[in-house]
Amino acid sequence: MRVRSIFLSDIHLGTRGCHADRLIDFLREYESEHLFLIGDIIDFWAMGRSIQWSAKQNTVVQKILRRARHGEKVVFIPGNHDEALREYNGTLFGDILIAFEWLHVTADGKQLLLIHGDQFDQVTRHHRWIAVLGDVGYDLLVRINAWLSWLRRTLRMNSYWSLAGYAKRKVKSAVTFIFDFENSVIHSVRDRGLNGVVCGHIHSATIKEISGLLYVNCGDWVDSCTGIVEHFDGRLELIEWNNSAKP
Ligand SMILES: [Mn+2]
Repeated sequence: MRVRSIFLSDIHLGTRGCHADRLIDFLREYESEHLFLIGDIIDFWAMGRSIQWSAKQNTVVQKILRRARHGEKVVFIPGNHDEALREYNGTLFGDILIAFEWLHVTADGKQLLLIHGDQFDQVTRHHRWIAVLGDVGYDLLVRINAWLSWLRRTLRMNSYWSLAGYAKRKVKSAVTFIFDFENSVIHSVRDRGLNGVVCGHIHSATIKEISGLLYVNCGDWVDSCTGIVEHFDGRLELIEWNNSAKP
């Protein structure tokens, strides 16, 4: 299917949890004019501990490079797990532009700020050690979850239940209860006179309105396998690519 734009975040290449195979499927299904990679695409933090780089993950990178070469406009907005790339703000790597943030105007004229979002996460901003600690725990949960989902498949349970997603939602809901990630993102967008935001970081995909502004989160490819597409009329759609029928 051809769409105007694709927005993806939190792919976490370099980790065991990254569902590169599903992402390849997704990229095969959707062709676009713009491809926005909104942070935590390559997980340099996790790779500092141990690199889990599969052939499928290479394919993801090759597919993205090929699309950029063939005229798809690819913008890479680094997140906190690939923050090393932030110092290359404005640099073209081949056909991929690195940008700290990006202003995207949809086909129907909505001005959207594209930013990873860790800047609005008071925990990762001020207490990096908590985030790193949480990250190690999260990796472990993803591994346990892989076993659980295998077990459930084996037992022919068809509903996809995700331990890591559950735990992350629990932890993050407590965190956002205090620091209010979404509202702080929206606050900044309002200050800049824009119509909305497309971000990532909290691994929780959604398209919703918050006090009259559009809040869009791409989700992730570690757990939920979600992305956002913009159709040619400017309509945004959340795609969930976690069909267990597509292994
Ligand atoms: Mn992040």
